Amino acid sequence: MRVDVVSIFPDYLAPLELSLVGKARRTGLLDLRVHDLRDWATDRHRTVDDTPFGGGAGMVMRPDVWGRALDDVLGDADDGPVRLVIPTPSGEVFTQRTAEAWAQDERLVIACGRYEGIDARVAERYRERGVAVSEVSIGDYVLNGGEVAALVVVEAVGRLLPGVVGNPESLVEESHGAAGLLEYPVYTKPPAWEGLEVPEALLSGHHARIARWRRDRALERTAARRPDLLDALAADTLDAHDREVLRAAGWEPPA
Ligand code: JB8
Repeated sequence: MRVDVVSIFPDYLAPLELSLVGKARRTGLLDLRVHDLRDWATDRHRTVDDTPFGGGAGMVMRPDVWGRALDDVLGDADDGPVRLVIPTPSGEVFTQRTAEAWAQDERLVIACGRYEGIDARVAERYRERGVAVSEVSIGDYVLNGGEVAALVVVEAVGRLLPGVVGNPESLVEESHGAAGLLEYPVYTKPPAWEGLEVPEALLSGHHARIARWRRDRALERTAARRPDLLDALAADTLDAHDREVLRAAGWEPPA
């Protein structure tokens, strides 16, 4: 997969040299290119922003500078399909389902805004040209710009590319996986630490008992921390035992 990130702070993307994503770049699984938006500014001060029409606080990023940058980075339309990702607090929420969908794309171009955001005509113009434009938020809080969201998107999508995570089984059982539950708690050696014991079920060696223990803890955790996930679970994914564990955890099925 090829990913381009455009930002006025290209150094903010330096962590993408590290860890799994960095290795994916070095091995050629991920072609990641970071660009400085100011390379497409035309004045002596390399200006990328201006005052908002209609008034109000802050500055807005100019569409002409972004248009030149994105025309160059997107390249010819016949390069194949490409998705333009614009992080914004007013976007649709980026979830594991989004990451799974985008991991099937050939190319992502991530446009990182700053200030009060990017002139709305930029998203409009590229949609009109047939580009898949996704305005996304990584959660209900406000950042100073799109760079941290770009890091999140590249990490969440990058680890789903074939070959990036060593053991693909570790992609299956995790929180926000297909089960729709949070992950169960995990333990390693030593079996006793500071007077705290590893739960006996995990030491039993009985596969079915371990699986049941883990599902029960996943259900309890989800009821306590993310009841919204349980409300969204299809009715037929919970059996009678699951419902009893959830009832004991204080969860009420939606009406
Ligand atoms: C200016 O919170 B965010 C976010 C905030 C931003 C910009 C992009 C994303 C651009 N402020 O997801």
